[in-house]
Amino acid sequence: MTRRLGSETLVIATHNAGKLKEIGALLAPHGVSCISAGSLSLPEPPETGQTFVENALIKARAAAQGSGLPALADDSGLCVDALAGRPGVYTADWAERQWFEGPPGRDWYMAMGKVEGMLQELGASIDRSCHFACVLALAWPDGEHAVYEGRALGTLTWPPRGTLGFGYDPVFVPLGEKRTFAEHDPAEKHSISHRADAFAKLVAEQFAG
Ligand code: ITT
Repeated sequence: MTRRLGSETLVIATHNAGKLKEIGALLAPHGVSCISAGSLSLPEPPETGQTFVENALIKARAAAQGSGLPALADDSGLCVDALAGRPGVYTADWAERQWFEGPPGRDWYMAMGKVEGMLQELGASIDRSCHFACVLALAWPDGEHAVYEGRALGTLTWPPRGTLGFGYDPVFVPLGEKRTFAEHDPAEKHSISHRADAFAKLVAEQFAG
């Protein structure tokens, strides 16, 4: 049987403000007391895994061991069918500026443009299907862990639209929708996103009954 969270504070092992906000909103109804890895000054471990599961576990385990508390990490990304699933686990890396592109940091407009440029090189009629993937990993300080995977299917649009959300939200149009994720208010995105899908599985196992 999977271990369940007790009454201890849960460390949210992300340094991404957009994710932190979404995870906080998704956990709020369950009365869990949370603290962020950033506010505990926990270092960011190198994400050396080849899969979302490996990277989510690296982050959750590092935070659980560094804090002595259970920790929840999210590894997520955009997988484009016509690009053989790229950028995938490298989604955040594609936004990192190179020395000649400006000050160090992430530039999401540039990252969305890279994906779009690669698609356009494949021709105007290329399949624009993609999905967002999210793996949530829970880890306890003694090494026990659980993982939950979620997906949101959609297509890529260009140019980017909307100002809500974060990351690649302005180019992602969820299946059956005309608006991008960045044109959905947070509560709406939380009902259909890859993170919400993974969260529903976590909630069913950790908080139900
Ligand atoms: P942490 O590792 O500290 O959690 P990160 O931003 O480095 O933060 P990832 O390595 O998981 O996180 O990178 C995933 C990237 O995928 C993330 O930076 C986002 O830009 C993008 N992404 C994930 N979920 C997204 C969402 O709901 N909407 C838009 N972009 C998303």
